[in-house]
Amino acid sequence: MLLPISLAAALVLPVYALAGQSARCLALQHNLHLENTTILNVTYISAATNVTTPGVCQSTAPVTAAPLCRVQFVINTTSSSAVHAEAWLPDTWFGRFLGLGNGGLGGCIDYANLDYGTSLHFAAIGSDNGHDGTGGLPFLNHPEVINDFAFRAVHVEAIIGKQIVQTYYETAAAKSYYLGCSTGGRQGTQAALKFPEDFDGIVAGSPATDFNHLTIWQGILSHYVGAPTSATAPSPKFLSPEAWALVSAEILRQCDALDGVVDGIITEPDGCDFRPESIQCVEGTTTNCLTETQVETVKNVFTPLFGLQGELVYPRYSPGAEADPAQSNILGGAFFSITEARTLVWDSEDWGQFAILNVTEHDFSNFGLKAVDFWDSINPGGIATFDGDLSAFRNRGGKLLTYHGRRDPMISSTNSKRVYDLISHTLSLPLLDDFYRLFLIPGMGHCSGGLGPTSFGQSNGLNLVNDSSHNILLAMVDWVEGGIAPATIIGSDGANATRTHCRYPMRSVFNGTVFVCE
Ligand SMILES: *[C@@H]1O[C@H](CO)[C@@H](O)[C@H](O)[C@H]1NC(C)=O
Ligand SMILES: *[C@@H]1O[C@H](CO)[C@@H](O)[C@H](O)[C@H]1NC(C)=O
Ligand SMILES: *[C@@H]1O[C@H](CO)[C@@H](O)[C@H](O)[C@H]1NC(C)=O
Ligand SMILES: *[C@@H]1O[C@H](CO)[C@@H](O)[C@H](O)[C@H]1NC(C)=O
Ligand SMILES: *[C@@H]1O[C@H](CO)[C@@H](O)[C@H](O)[C@H]1NC(C)=O
Ligand SMILES: *[C@@H]1O[C@H](CO)[C@@H](O)[C@H](O)[C@H]1NC(C)=O
Ligand SMILES: *[C@@H]1O[C@H](CO)[C@@H](O)[C@H](O)[C@H]1NC(C)=O
Ligand SMILES: *[C@@H]1O[C@H](CO)[C@@H](O)[C@H](O)[C@H]1NC(C)=O
Ligand SMILES: [Ca+2]
Repeated sequence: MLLPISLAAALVLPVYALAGQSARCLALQHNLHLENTTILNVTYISAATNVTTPGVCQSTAPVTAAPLCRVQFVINTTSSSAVHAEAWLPDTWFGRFLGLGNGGLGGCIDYANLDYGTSLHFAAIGSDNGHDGTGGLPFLNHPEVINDFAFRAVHVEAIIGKQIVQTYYETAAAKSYYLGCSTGGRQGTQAALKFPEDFDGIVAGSPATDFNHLTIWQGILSHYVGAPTSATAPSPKFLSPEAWALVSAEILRQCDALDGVVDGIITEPDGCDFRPESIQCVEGTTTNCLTETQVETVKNVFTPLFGLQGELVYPRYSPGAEADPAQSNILGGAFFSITEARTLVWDSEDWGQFAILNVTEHDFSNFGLKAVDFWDSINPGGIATFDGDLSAFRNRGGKLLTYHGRRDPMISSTNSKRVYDLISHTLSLPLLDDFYRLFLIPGMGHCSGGLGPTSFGQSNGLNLVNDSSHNILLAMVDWVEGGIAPATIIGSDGANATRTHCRYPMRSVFNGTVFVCE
């Protein structure tokens, strides 16, 4: 029923299979005359290889999809900011443009997905999001660097990237796509809100939308466990990994079977009304149980964050997500993340210090709900990305696919439902199916992995079944070019299992044999 991408390409777009491209490629060093842009290097990569990458993020990246032309360039976005980017232009091109996003507070070109995109014959472009590295220090007193991060890097990547594609292939890309997760999911959502013409189809996964509130929630969660605390003198509020394992086992005991299958996966964590009192120590016991203070910690973690006026600031942490290894980023006892050498994916401390407060040192030990109004009032670069008005994107025919793992230990998947409901309310559309679809992925952690069949082509290495019913990027191509919207997306686990993932507000229901959507 669903067209494979190769067929869709043949039907809709010409295929450019160019031979002897080396000379044409190298000529780009001098043939490109683009506004505010300097071409740094042009290399023709004729066979699978590992290439060296600039900056502090990575030192090598595999290129499996060669032959292709690699263009490295820098766009001056203002007199005090610049975006470094790369265009990977495959010899066999299906006429499609693919913009890529970033992760955390980075700062790092997404080389893995440059390779992935070109392997599916897109001309793929990735940027450094306006600064080098994974931390937030470059934001300090550089509002234009924050603007690049908040909305502009992906926009100039689209504008300049499309011109490079046009020059090289001597024809414009027929359709433009975007792929990103986490911060990349926020960037894709922001592109749809602010620059609706840039992309025809946007795949924006596990999005860090409502960014300031998300970051405040992460910081407050880390205080719930007593952060900053130390292994030698832990706060009474702290839960060791062993104590969390106890909590996880009890959560599964109470909630795993709610979906009809005892498999370690809680299909609908919002339906899990977990009571930690059941594992509170009773008189005389001190092992395999939680103290009253620790029970309080656990209750706090699994309660939505409400503000000083009682308003919802951010949804609760999903029961089950505490079992993901990445939970220690937030629940490991450090302020998110006071002890790290700026290597974490992102953290409340860097955003608070360098983008909000503009200081190099700050004591976060009293961090709390007062931050909500203050951070909202600054909202650097309009980073929040919490706006339901996607009417311009919808009216120009744009399509957006999003997905969120229900076991995400960094960003609550409940927030993606909340964003859906916000858009629905803003546009007065009960269902957004005609242009916006949210797939909730039971068992999946942050962007990938976790438990169960959670690979569906959302990133490099996760294209286990190469067709549009199993690959969300190919599904997007079918939607944009063939008018065939994905009703479901089928996840694979690399072994034998698959699971049909449902689009919100449909639910994943066990019918006695398999999970179906209803
Ligand atoms: C996936 O399909 C595309 C288009 O048919 C093809 O060119 C590509 O080589 C395939 N990739 C894999 C990993 O099989
Ligand atoms: C970009 O900015 C740098 C540093 O200010 C400058 O040297 C360079 O000439 C600028 N490039 C363009 C194309 O404007
Ligand atoms: C351009 O790339 C080639 C191949 O990777 C490399 O040998 C060369 O040093 C690079 N030149 C510059 C100016 O970075
Ligand atoms: C790239 O590097 C990896 C890791 O060192 C290695 O396993 C792989 O064989 C290399 N690939 C090529 C094409 O050289
Ligand atoms: C070039 O830079 C100027 C100012 O620095 C800016 O107004 C303009 O939008 C930029 N153009 C592009 C394509 O980024
Ligand atoms: C910090 O700088 C940003 C611009 O980079 C500004 O918007 C913000 O108001 C400043 N914060 C404070 C607390 O002054
Ligand atoms: C997959 O199927 C094979 C053959 O039926 C079986 O040996 C293997 O254990 C299965 N793997 C998983 C992870 O279920
Ligand atoms: C469950 O759904 C599957 C797939 O749609 C179907 O083949 C099967 O007959 C259903 N089982 C029951 C008991 O309804
Ligand atoms: Ca279950």
